[in-house]
Amino acid sequence: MTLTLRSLAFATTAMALALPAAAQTAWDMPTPYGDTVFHTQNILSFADDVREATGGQLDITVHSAGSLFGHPEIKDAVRRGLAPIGEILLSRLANENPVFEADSIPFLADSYADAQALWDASRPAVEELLAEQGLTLLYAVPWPGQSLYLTEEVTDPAELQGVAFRAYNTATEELANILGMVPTQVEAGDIPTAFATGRVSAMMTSPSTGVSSQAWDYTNVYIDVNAWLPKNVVFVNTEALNALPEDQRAALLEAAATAEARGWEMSASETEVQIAELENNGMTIVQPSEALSAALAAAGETMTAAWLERAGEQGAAIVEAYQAAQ
Ligand code: PCA
Repeated sequence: MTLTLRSLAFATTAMALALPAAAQTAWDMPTPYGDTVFHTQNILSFADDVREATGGQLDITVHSAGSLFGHPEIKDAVRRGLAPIGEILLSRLANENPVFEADSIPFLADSYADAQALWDASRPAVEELLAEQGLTLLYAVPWPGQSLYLTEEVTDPAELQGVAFRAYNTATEELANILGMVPTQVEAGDIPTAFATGRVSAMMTSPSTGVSSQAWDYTNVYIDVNAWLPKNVVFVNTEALNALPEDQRAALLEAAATAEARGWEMSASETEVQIAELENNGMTIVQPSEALSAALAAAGETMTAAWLERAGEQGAAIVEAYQAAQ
């Protein structure tokens, strides 16, 4: 008995010596998109960077593809503290405030330089709106430019009339309506099923999502319209952030800045690669006809005007700052 107690005491002392002083924090991180998507890859690297910088004390487990919370639930889950950190498509918050959907207006910002200028102009407002909900913005990364996926090439925009269109936010719904298409909201992970069951037969998304959802299985033509670069944002529950020891908080913020820069580079450098992948898998890559370009440009102007009206002074200030930076 005495011996056992003594060895137990010894074991306990040895364990205490082996354990670092600070308690470990384990965070679950819900994200909407699959593991092969560059945004998720970037988040996995972000989690690795945080683990490394904190000596394993802040351990983020990524739950991708909506496996912990569905895309529509992620923001509220983090706001309510059910998960401390998460990722969403920023423009999914358009119903809360038009500021969130500035990046989804066709042709307002359709290059990486413009997308960066628009983000610089809108970031303070986005940060403030999230802060009001107890959320701290960590970083944002754009998807590559959004282009059209169709079963057959369309040169006359009238041919789009009545086409069942896969939408992913209110801006894509609005665009479909302006072009006479019939929009249905479908999560990225549900795209193959929505096409296979005939719920939709066209979409506008990045070459990245075209590849991750194997668009060649149900569409044949990619029309390279490259109309806007919508962003994903990563944010954290502010109380959870403030509860971290100072050094862990600093490590998290530094890893976020690194992830933002890395994500923009990943996005830009995979655009051409993923278009080539669509082509290698049998899709025809075409440029839009003049008539289609004109119809899309007109839709962009209509949507810009409607957005400016909805977004009021705050929207005008964002566009002014954006244009001044161009
Ligand atoms: N992929 C996401 C959002 C934008 C994009 O390129 C999607 O299609 O749902």
